[in-house]
Amino acid sequence: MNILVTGGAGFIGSNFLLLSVPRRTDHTFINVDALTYAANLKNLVAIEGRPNYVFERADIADADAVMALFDKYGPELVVHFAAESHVDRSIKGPRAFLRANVEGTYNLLEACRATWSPGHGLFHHVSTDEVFGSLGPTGYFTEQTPYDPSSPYSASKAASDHLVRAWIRTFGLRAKITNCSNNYGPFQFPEKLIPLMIANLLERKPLPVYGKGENVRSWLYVTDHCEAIWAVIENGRPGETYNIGGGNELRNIDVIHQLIRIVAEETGAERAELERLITYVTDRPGHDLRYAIDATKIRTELGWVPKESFETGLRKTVRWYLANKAWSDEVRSGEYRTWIEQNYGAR
Ligand code: NAD
Ligand code: TDX
Repeated sequence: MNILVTGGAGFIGSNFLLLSVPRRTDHTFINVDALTYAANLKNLVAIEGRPNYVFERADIADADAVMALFDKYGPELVVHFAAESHVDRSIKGPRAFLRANVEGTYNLLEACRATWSPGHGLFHHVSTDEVFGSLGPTGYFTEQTPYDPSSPYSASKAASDHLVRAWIRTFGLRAKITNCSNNYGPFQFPEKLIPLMIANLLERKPLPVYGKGENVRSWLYVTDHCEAIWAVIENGRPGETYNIGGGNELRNIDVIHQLIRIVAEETGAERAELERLITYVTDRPGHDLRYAIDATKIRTELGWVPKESFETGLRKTVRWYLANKAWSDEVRSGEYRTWIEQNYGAR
């Protein structure tokens, strides 16, 4: 079957394709990505040239381009990762988020509706726990928690989730939604907390902690997220939503202390010198206090459990960034953008 993966050149999409293309050779994966600042095709060199992998540069907010891809490949499964994904950017400029996350999702849903007969095809929508808003010091997000998004990013993701549900109920679309907690791991763009802190630690730059560093996030290693998505695609019930989370709830400042310890252990740097880089800065507007996922449904219905603990996943991640310093340097200097334009500018 042909599987259309949107946003496959971003962080989670790349990990999903690197995991799936070599293992699932009976399927062809079509990676549809606009190659925004967050994309990097160098993530995918290991699968480039494989007979069951194709790359197509396209903007999902362009309805004609989306329809042309459906006509060309006739996908039976769509795994939808493509989105503007960074909360801070959404505060500075919300429009791009509405375009990619809301209009882009709408165009994909319409293309599915136009090409799939009732009961056929599957649209898997990758979403976030941020749609539920902020928790106080106790409690968990379940699949029944009402939506209450805080940032333009989470509002746009909430809107896209609502569109998917509307297409399920009104048009009978076969679709599933997953809402996952914060991911970390290889190929994450160094604007997000963990890769930014690793990059700054390696360059001895200040570590900007928003507010008092007391906001809590629940962390999941990226390949555990990708395996959970496959579990839902293969065995989840159509029309349903599944929360995904690893239960690693930590205050941001504790994540940073843990990173400092691991970076010191892995590089021989002096821990106290790294600790001195911690710099408290102005808080993010509308900063959600705490996210925590109740993953009972996916665990009990589908038997999914994460493989990595936070300690093992974080150490793997630090080692990856140490071994791939050139990747980070190119991303941070913007050099990889030049490479993308030279190699894919015309596509
Ligand atoms: P990312 O920013 O690293 O990658 C997003 C990818 O989508 C990029 O390759 C980008 O070029 C592409 N893209 C953006 N707009 C596009 C458009 N209009 N047309 C085609 N491609 C476009 O994001 P990520 O962290 O990999 O997140 C992937 C998905 O998972 C998103 O939908 C996000 O909301 C969701 N999610 C992320 C996390 C997390 O912690 N990163 C957690 C839960 C859910
Ligand atoms: O420099 C920083 N300093 C800091 O204290 C950055 C970049 C972040 N933070 C804080 C803000 C958050 O409390 O760290 C926490 C994590 O921040 P981000 O990495 O920006 O992630 P978050 O806002 O929690 O959203 C992420 O998880 C859910 C992803 O970016 C989303 O795409 C996903 O949906």
